[in-house]
Amino acid sequence: MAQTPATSASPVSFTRQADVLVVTIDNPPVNALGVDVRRGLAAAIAAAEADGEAKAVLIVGAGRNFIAGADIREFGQTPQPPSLPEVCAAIENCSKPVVAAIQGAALGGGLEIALSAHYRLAVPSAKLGLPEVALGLLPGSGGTQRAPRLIGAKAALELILSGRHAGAKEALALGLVDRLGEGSEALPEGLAYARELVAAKAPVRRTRDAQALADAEASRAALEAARADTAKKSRGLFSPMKIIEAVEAALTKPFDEGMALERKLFLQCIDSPQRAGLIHAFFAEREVLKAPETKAAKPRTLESAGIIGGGTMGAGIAVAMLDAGMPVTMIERDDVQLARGRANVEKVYDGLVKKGRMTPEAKDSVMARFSGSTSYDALAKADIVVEAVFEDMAVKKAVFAELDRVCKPGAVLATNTSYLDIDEIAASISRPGDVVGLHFFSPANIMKLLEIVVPAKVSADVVATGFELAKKLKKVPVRAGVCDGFIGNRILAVYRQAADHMMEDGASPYEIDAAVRNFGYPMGPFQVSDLAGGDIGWATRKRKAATRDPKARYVQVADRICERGWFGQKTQRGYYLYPEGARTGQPDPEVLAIIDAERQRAGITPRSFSEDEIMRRYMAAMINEGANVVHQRIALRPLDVDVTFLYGYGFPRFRGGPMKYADMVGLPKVLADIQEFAKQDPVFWKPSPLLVELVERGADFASLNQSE
Ligand code: 3H9
Repeated sequence: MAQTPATSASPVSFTRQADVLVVTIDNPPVNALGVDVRRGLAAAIAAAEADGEAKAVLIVGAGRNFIAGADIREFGQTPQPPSLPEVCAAIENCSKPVVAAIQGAALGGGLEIALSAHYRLAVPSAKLGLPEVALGLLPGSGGTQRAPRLIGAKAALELILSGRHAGAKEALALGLVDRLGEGSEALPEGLAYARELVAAKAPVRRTRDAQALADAEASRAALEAARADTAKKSRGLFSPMKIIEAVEAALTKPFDEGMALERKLFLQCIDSPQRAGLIHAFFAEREVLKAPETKAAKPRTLESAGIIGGGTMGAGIAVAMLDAGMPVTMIERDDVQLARGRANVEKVYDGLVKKGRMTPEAKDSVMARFSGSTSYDALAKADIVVEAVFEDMAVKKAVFAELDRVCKPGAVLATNTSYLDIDEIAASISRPGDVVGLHFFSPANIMKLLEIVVPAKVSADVVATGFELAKKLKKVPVRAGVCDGFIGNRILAVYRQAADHMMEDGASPYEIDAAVRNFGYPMGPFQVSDLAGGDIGWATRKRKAATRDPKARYVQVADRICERGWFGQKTQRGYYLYPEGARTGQPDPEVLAIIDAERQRAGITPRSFSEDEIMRRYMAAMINEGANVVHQRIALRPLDVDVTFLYGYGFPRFRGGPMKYADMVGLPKVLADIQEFAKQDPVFWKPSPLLVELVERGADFASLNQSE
């Protein structure tokens, strides 16, 4: 029988091979279950029922994946029939055995399709999961009802609440699949399995009737444990508790009632702003990879690396590269510093060995790829060199002069500077086209963000190599232009000032931190300052003192605190007190007295701030500077600002990032706030021209998010 598409342009086709009707979903890139796939699947099941020769049905995905889930782009639009739960019901109700043969991703709705089939086989590449929680959702096509019935409440809750993927072997052990295929292709393995089932006259076996919840006591205990754990961990998140409610229905209600409740809760999740924020984050972190240079050029070779400087940053970058399997050569100015740099690297691996997360042998094999030298000549063969020395232009230029002298033609020469002018560094050597900024965040082996800072003369393939390095190091790259602070630190400097202004005007640092935490951040700005060390910000303020606008407001509280030698956690005192090295600080009455004295000196009568006002000011400052950064092309699009803040600054993912948040609040409202605040301080609060323009046009930041 010829390949029959379900309709003329359907991504689902079916063909009968002897007595098995093979249904193939071919909807690149990941076989998402858009409306055409749903229609095609429904038509294929109807065809299977009508085909007297077909004794079984096999569902497979074309390409690398089975099905990656519902088509996320459809959420928020008018739903088109048939719904996914209807398609799943049609599969489960089919009168002939249905087999799902899985390769690659069977995620979300993809796994729910497989759970609706009567038999499941996975080949080694399979990864199965219900990751809806990461999108602010719950499995909405029977996943909360079928998975517990199939694998028990405990395993199902763990899978759904974590959103993690299980490999083929684990899926078999859990009971998610019935069989492992030995070959790599799902089609022949699935076909052989389906034929075997036909030969054995295997019955239709519906997951809705599976009995893994039979031990009611154990199921209830698992549910209560998950409820307690979720209450503790998922602060502020909407969908995890809804997941528990839905799974509870699997324990207590007949299948159809459970399905109805799942649907109701799923639609509540769909309507929540968290769904919009999390799905924006999902697409934004993929869009940032699409910079003009990654489209225009191929990356250069990236096999070996050099690092200049073995301090916290240099060592962290070295670890990130070693973890990615690269050989790393570290350069320091003398043997003592080199030994310190090596020790900084080794310390990270010793920590892992101590925690049992790495064997001593594995550590030795990683460290065998690490070498050190006090001579730049050791970098002659390196494909990429990252400089992480002291933040001083003269020092950096001296390093680059050495790199210019020793590095091979075509080597990428990167600086990890946080704020120095990379154009000036590039212009100081004979090969400016090879110079790029790679701004890592501390600790560099852990933090995901990597700003790829693009100076004027850099070659496109060098920028593309920066993105390739990020991929190798499993980091999230964001393209940034050259300016003081690039995207992240430039915006941080502004909203940090807004926090200082509020502190001087009457809000305590503790109130501000609490408001920011309640918004969803793990920490408030004053806690972050104590963690990072107050001396770092102090040095920057001193550096900028000469160029500061004399008309601009300058809050001196931080300087008063630093003058006392209170640099935060490392000195057991900063904005908070940390008795005996405690990590959680306690409010300090002496800090409040310092703030009071500063208010008096500045002639300010303190007033109270509501949590709402604190966040409106904090976010307005962040959004306004974000708009400036986009307007000046430092960030390509608003989404690049969002990803920077999600991965480098602890911005709550469920809010999507500052620019997405601004769209959700409404740009006219944000602008009105800024105009209101400007009445008291017109120097600090200047509406960004881009924000004004978007409000005038009735547009939002999302309208600027198309890929370049
Ligand atoms: C759900 O199923 C709800 C149901 O329970 C209930 C419904 C009623 N839709 O990641 P990649 C795009 S919720 C639309 O770079 P990889 C992606 O944007 C869903 N598009 O590839 C990218 O586009 P572009 C639950 C999607 O190989 C391209 O595909 N499922 C979807 O590194 C390639 O993606 C999930 O949450 C989608 N579902 O990783 C799984 N998925 O090329 C989400 C991907 O234009 N997906 N795209 O940038 C993933 O985790 C990964 O994409 C996957 C492949 C592991 C599958």
